Amino acid sequence: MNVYHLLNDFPILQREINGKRIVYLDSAATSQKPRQVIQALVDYYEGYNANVHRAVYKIGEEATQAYEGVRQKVADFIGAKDTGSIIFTRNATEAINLVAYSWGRENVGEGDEIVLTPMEHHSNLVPWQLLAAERGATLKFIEMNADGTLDLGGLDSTITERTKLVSVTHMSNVLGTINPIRQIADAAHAVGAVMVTDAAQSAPHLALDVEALGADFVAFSSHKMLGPTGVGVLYGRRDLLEAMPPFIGGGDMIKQVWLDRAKWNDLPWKFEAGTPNIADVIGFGAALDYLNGIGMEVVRRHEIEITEYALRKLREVEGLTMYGPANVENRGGLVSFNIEDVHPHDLATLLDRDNVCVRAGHHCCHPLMRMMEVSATARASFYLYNTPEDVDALAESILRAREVFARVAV
Ligand code: C6P
Repeated sequence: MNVYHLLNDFPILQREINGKRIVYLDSAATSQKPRQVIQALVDYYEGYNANVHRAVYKIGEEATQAYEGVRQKVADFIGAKDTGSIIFTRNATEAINLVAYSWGRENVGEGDEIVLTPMEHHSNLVPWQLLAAERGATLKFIEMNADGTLDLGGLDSTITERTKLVSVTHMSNVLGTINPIRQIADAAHAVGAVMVTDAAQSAPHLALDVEALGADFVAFSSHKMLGPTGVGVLYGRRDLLEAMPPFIGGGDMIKQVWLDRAKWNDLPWKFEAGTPNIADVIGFGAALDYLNGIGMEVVRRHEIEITEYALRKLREVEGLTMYGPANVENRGGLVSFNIEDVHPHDLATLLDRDNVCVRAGHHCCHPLMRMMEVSATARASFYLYNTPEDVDALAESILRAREVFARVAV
């Protein structure tokens, strides 16, 4: 992969603000989009815009074929054998909520336990809090080590006969930690619990294989993996999805309707009520083609190199604290950090003067921030289009920002 060649595919990365290029280091929030994805949206709207699953005319058939074709691409991308297991949602958040509402309200009751970790994004915490409060269930948390990895030593006492569901992020959006989902899934299955994994941060960066992962449900978002916003995926084991009631009622999710009742559609449409986000699903298909064209192993290798380089450069900055595992093989392409006496929001604002885009804040992980004893962090996150020069620009901009703060402090 020639990253400098590939940059030409990303129109936004050609843009300059105040005569300087944009150094985009916030792909964990949302990735940039290649022109192939943007073109797929234009092609749909200009060429075959029609509703899906309804029309018998040509452009309606074309739209349905393109939309359903992406379902097959998603299944292939994550190693799912059955397109009935691939449900399109609005985002990863909605995918997790679908499980919490539809599976959770059928299967979790008084005294049952739901096991999570303290590093979960609010999207993989709040839905379970709502479920637990409604059903009288309890939330339990796998312990963490000081380096930001999970402490699996006590797994047998955390996951017990009372556990109904375990839900763990595959990759932390703050620490970058890659969690051993298979090992946790095996522990969950040993007590008859269901395993959910939040792959919002891993699906864009790792070659996913849902069978090898061992998770029963997997959730992720298109917009973090070169695709448009407004599309998420829930992968679910067919037998579990078959047994679940629908999440939202309406058109397309039914087979037959009477005045007082309805019969549900087959999978996956049972969980896709109303007109779906046709254009953006088609755009997502173009994103998957783009990633496949490069190869996920290549994407991962590039990110390991960039992350290694970033860790090395940032270690040289005096007063800078980095969070997360030291070993790059165990972490994704992001680095969270703080600089002594500087609020990350102030830092991010100064970096913006150099068009260096990083995220600052709690990253939707309040409990983790509390555990790390910080109110916020700055975070630089990388993707296939980032270069060593981007890391250099980040390091130089941080040094300039430090000088500004040193002057203010005097
Ligand atoms: N994290 C970040 O900047 P949605 O918003 O549904 O596409 O993704 C939610 C989500 C779920 N799990 C993890 C681990 C995530 O990182 C995210 C989104 C973004 O870190 C926005 S807060």
